[in-house]
Amino acid sequence: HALEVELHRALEQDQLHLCYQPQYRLSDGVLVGVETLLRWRHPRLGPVSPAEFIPLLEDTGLIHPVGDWVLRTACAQMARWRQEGLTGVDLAVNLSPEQFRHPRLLARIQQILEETGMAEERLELEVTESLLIENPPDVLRNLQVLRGMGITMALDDFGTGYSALSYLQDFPIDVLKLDRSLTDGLERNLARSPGLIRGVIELAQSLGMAVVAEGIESNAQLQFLQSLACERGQGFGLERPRPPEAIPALAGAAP
Ligand code: G
Ligand code: G
Ligand code: MN
Ligand code: NA
Repeated sequence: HALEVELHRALEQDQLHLCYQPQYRLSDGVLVGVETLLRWRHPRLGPVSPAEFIPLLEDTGLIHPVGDWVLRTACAQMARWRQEGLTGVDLAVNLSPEQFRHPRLLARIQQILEETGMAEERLELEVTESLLIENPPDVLRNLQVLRGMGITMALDDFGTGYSALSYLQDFPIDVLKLDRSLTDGLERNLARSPGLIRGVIELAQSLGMAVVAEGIESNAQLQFLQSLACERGQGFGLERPRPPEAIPALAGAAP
């Protein structure tokens, strides 16, 4: 696989870097978090989408060293931001199912948090439904331990695939991330979108979970989500993923 060869070179030559997409509290527009997003800029091909190369990382087992690097780099970045006076911001990091299933997941995370001085209460780990579908006992146990450590667990891409509501009953999840296909349905005037989104937000709230709406691109979407008391949002209409040095200036600035 040609891209796999390129990926090995990318790791050797430090072609991977991280961007951070701001998350805002929708009631007042305050910056309350950032989602860490892995980026690969190939010298010849240009930017390669994580949707393309993350499956490759998973197939080759490289997801483990790269995933550790992502978490360590993002946690170290948080320490740097704190020194620059940025406080009150949570850090979200994506974990693929493959990473989550690693037998030493907990030890690796604990070690990285210790090394970087990252506060557990400020870390949010995003997992996807495909992880929960398999339902091995280890998944449940790991979720419980991570939560016990004070880490927030978020379910990413909620509303895609075949979301089974029973997951919400069976797994300790703190945050639902409303997939951007739902937010996008509002924009395209799909008849059932408002009802669907309202229902998911009410469901989450009645279960004591917070909702982060993804993919907010327009004012109409923002206002609708605000009217439903959706807690947090992210999207190109609020702010695009940005390099780390751009983040401190966004604190305090309402979208
Ligand atoms: O950056 P973009 O929105 O194109 O991301 C595409 C997909 O890649 C998303 O599903 C996102 O969750 C995933 N992704 C981005 N960064 C990371 C990462 O650091 N680790 C993992 N496992 N997935 C990531
Ligand atoms: O699956 P996950 O939610 O982790 O994916 C995040 C991805 O979504 C990132 O790659 C990011 O670039 C992309 N993204 C974030 N906000 C928007 C948006 O408003 N519109 C679109 N089309 N993509 C977005
Ligand atoms: Mn995500
Ligand atoms: Na998503």
